[in-house]
Amino acid sequence: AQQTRQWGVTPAVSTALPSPKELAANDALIAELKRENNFESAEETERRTTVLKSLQNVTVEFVRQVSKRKGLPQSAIESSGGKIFTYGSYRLGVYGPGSDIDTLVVVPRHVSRDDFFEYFPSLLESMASPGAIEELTPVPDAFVPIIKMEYSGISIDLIFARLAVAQVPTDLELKDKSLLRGVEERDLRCLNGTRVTDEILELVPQQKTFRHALRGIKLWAQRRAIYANVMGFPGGVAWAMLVARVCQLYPHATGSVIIGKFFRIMSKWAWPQPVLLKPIEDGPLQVRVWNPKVYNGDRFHLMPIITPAYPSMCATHNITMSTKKIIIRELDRAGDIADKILTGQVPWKELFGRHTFFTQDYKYYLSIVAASRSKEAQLLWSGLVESKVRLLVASLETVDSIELAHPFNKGYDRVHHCSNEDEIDKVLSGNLQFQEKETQTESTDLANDPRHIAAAQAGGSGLEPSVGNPDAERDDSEKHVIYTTTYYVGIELAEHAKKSLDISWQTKEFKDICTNWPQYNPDLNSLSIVHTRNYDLPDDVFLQGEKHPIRIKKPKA
Ligand code: 3AT
Ligand code: MN
Ligand code: MN
Repeated sequence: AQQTRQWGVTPAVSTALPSPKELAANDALIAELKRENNFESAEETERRTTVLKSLQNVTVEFVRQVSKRKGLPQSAIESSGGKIFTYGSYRLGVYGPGSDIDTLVVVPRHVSRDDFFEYFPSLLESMASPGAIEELTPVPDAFVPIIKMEYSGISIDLIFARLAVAQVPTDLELKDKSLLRGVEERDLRCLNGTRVTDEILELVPQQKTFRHALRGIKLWAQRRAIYANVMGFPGGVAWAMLVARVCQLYPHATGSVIIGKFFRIMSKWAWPQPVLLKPIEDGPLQVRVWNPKVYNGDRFHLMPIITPAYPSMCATHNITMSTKKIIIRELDRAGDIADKILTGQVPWKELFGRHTFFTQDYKYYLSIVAASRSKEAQLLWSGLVESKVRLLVASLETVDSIELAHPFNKGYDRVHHCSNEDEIDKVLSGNLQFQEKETQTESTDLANDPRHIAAAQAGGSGLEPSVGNPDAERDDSEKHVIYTTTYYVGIELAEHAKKSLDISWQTKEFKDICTNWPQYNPDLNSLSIVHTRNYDLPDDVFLQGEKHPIRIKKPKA
């Protein structure tokens, strides 16, 4: 029966077993991933297991205490249960040394979200070894409410969901969609991550193969800067589903073969035909399920990749014409390299080479500088601006003289010390001469910070921006500390483009969208869009040893 099982919505392309050559290529792939520090040590993984065991114990104790407080009979107190689940890269088995553990606490109906935020943190701190919990930050008002922390040095994203059941036993699974009945919308959102990752794992023929291939694809996508949901590229879940689909088409293949097929299959895919891992299911809730026949908005998805768990959604609704073009270009490029790897002409290392976004891809860039006068305000403001960059990109795409608008997948955080308003103005227009010395510019992936999800999707408050700046009084000669985050968009002009590019309408529209944010405070936040030539890009966007573009002076005629 195993031989004839169909994985996914079509028959397999090939059920061939891997050849000795393909197995050798797979060993070489894993060796290269190890050299790239993609796997963590057994010791570190053991630490994760210990932390998760502890979180499970705390969860049961937490449910017990709340049950008691609510006056439940002793038998009910003991049987209420409570269980943790994981999602994200840890659940998929593709985590590395820096990965967090995305953890979901599931409780029965008599335990509320308020109980979770009120009692869980202190209980956790009292049950963990002294000092093991650090940087605990509850963000209860986020779109996905969350407690972030470091537990024994491991980052934890802890979210919460309450089910409409009396007991959550340790053998409970979240697969059954009838469990979603009577569950609040916020809880549904929190359950979704685990339900999706669990289904993906169930829908691939061999999990080990899937993991090796996904590690390779994720590393490639990160190195090529095409990994970031907010910016209009696929995020972790979308890349996982694409790899899973290729695994279904080659059920017996090894990781190297999956990667070898991946690029061509996805570049030649009949987009906007969706990538599905199984037929889209109906369910018991009054919620929207992806369906371009019913919902007009779903018809505009350029590269739909649909989550398998009910209620199915499109994981790639942020992709624009430009980012689609960039993704396809990268798939084609990688396909050529993969062909050479699998015929023994070049090593795997070649596939994981870094992008050339700043070093050679464009002559013209837009620098979108979001700035605030306090760190807390900047965290929210930069997240809001980041979530709107793809709208600017989409609007630039419609400009006749622009061939392509390419958003870089991460923003650059910088800190500046200014002594007067004049210097501040310079900073706001992209000048780096007042940047804090001896600190490194941090390139951040704010996409994954729930505080930004809060700001972006709900327009509500994740963290309250503090008024005024505590750092400001530190030193008289440096009265103002300014925090900036800069997002870069590479611009390729059309051949017929005129010398000067007029995008004043598009940039004004973008600024209006951002400053219409309910929490926007002109005394605290600012936004400017600066035209930057390639030879004027700041040093900190380049890695050591990378060549900076230089100004080529035209000889006088
Ligand atoms: P790491 O190994 O942790 O870097 P990951 O895939 O686990 O990779 P995250 O921990 O950032 O990445 O995210 C885990 C999941 O959390 C993925 C997605 O289901 C959810 N998630 C993260 N960011 C967002 C977002 N901006 N919007 C919606 N869901 C998100
Ligand atoms: Mn994670
Ligand atoms: Mn996370």
